Amino acid sequence: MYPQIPTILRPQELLDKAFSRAAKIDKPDQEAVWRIKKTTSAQLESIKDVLTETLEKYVAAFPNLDKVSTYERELVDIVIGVASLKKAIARVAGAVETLKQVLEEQHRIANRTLSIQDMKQAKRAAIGRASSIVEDLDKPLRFLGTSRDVLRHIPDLTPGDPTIVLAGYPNVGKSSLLARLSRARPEIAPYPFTTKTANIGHFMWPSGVPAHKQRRYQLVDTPGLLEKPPEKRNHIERQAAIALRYLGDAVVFILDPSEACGYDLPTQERLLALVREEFPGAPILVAENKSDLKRRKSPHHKISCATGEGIPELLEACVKAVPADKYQEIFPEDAGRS
Ligand SMILES: Nc1nc2c(ncn2[C@@H]2O[C@H](COP(=O)(O)OP(=O)(O)OP(=O)(O)O)[C@@H](O)[C@H]2O)c(=O)[nH]1
Ligand SMILES: [Mg+2]
Repeated sequence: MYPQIPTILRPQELLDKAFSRAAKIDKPDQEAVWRIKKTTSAQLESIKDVLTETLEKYVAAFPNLDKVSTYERELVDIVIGVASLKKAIARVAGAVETLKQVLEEQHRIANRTLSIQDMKQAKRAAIGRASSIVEDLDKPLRFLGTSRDVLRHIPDLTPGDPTIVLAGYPNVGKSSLLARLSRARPEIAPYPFTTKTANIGHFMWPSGVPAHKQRRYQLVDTPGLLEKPPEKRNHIERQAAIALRYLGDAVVFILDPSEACGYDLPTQERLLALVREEFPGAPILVAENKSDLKRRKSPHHKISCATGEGIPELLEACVKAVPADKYQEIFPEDAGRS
């Protein structure tokens, strides 16, 4: 979500950027006093521009939480906290105004005087005040930086479309199943951890009826996320998993009984137990993939992404597992869209 949010610099990095750019400025003049006056003036202008423009860019890049949909707001609230995010953005916006005032004030002082000493003093004062204002932003900037990283790890799903989460060990065939079930063409390769970012695919249901009578379903594969036990996840992964739990209406857990994926079946089943704990409310469908290589007796779906065996049956089971009207109740304003 929100890929437009730029990397958030830490206070010292932001100050270094502003001061080092200013240090390169030199406005030549034959008379020393004029050279210093012009240079100081341009430097103060540059420091103000770099600091305020960078911070304004941060403020503008985050979504306006008063204007986003209920869906986005709820999602942001559970992974970051709407109140905390608003507070951090407001702190940064406030600092921009203070920086402008303080730096313009010293700029005026430097412009009014012909004393080199006073010019240097104004510059020192400007740098000192700007530094302490920006250093005070350590907490809010750190918070915005983490928020950005968390938001970027949340797949951009369409509110209102029922969502099916794909889970299972690397190489079991998540991307292959996504490609089979939808028009998405994810990267598929015979080594684990092929997919690093979320893959999203869609399918329409039921098939063979006019489009306006169909409903669009979305499938999401977030490799590397659910395969990790919760205690091994970092903060960002933890929050992304929370988002996924909130977004998922059903889970398809893929087992590979052939063990061609490189993980033995007991290991895969332990992960299944963890995923069951993680999605306590959602229906979990277990699909044993690669039935062309190996199949065993079990109550689970038998599928093969290679031959297509069992895929239509699994698709139908997914649709039946998802409570069809759930989103219409939660997001009435989105319901008319689908
Ligand atoms: N024989 C056989 N091979 C399959 C089947 N499904 C997937 N594969 C192969 O298994 C390998 C891994 O498939 P992927 O779909 O990339 O697996 P993944 O779970 O998305 O893997 P990561 O993205 O690394 O988590 C590929 O070489 C696929 O061609 C199947 O039903 N039968
Ligand atoms: Mg994959």
